[in-house]
Amino acid sequence: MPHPTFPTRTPTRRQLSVDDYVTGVLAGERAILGRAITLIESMRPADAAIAQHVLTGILPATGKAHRVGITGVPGVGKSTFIETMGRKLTAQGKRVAVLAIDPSSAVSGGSILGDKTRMNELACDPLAFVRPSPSACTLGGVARKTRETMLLCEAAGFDVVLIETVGVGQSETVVHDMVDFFLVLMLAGAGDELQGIKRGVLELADLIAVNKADGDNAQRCERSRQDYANALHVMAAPNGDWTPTAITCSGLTGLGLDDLWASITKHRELLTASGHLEQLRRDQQVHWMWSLIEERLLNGFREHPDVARDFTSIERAVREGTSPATVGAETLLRAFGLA
Ligand SMILES: Nc1nc2c(ncn2[C@@H]2O[C@H](COP(=O)(O)OP(=O)(O)O)[C@@H](O)[C@H]2O)c(=O)[nH]1
Ligand SMILES: [Mg+2]
Repeated sequence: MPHPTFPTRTPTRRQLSVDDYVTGVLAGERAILGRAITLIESMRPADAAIAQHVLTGILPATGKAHRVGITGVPGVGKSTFIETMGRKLTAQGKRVAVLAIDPSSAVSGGSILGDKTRMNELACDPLAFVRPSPSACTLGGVARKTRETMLLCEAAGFDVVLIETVGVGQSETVVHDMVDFFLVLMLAGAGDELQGIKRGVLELADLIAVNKADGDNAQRCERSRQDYANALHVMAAPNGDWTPTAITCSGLTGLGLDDLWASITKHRELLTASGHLEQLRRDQQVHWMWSLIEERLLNGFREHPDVARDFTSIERAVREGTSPATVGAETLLRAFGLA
């Protein structure tokens, strides 16, 4: 017994073929789904080649899930909300996959779900699948892997995919670009709610939910809700089918969550009927193609021997002000072969 304490993690795990992955994922086998996600997250070039084949194999079975993005500052209650909402959905017999992106966790290298005991019940629910996204890569890489993970979950038969992301950097834009519905959780503040938030978030939101509207906080949340509703009225991008609104809820008590899900369902019905959901997803495909190209080009650029040789010194010169950014860019692009 070489590894008595880890009997299920023997190093001689059978290698799976592309067919094994595709068949297993399509059959909804969790162990295979988990391994397929690990394959997709792998940085090894050999794995990337297999992953491409697996993705191509499962692609016809994708597109059926309801894709919902959930964002908000750390501590707003996203994980708690998802746990309660996820349990409500599985109680209705829906199969729910939860993916979590946290670019900030790249710093600590820690897992988002590991630090707190959130989603414990959901993670044990046979109808649910909870998976943190890989943290230690670029945002572009995180987005690509999250998108591909979402597709794998869809192919495995999940009806709802919830994607949790913190409102850090561009991760919310990235998630917005891969979902059908974008939910923004907010906290009630002391009248200064609107100052701290990025205007962009209001433009992305399909719904703003002022969370933690329980106990003494309920009234403050209602006042915040009115502020957000007014702000949305002024700022939100008009959309023929859907007018973003603001509500209050409590992920902890479940208050407002049934209405909130009813809104999400209504949104889907409206956009399906008008054909805009189809259009949105087609646009997202094109957008995705371009982000794949950008990522590959940028990697190719950085790995080009002449660029790799010079970019540290050129970057330093630009940072220290001894060379203008325009000249630095020009020099590196020329080294790459773009005159
Ligand atoms: N009162 C109240 N507390 C909440 C609610 N949701 C989350 N919390 C608490 O807020 C803290 C952060 O919650 P968490 O779900 O980890 O937030 P996240 O960082 O956005 O994922 C925890 O201490 C939760 O117990 C809620 O609806 N009401
Ligand atoms: Mg969380």
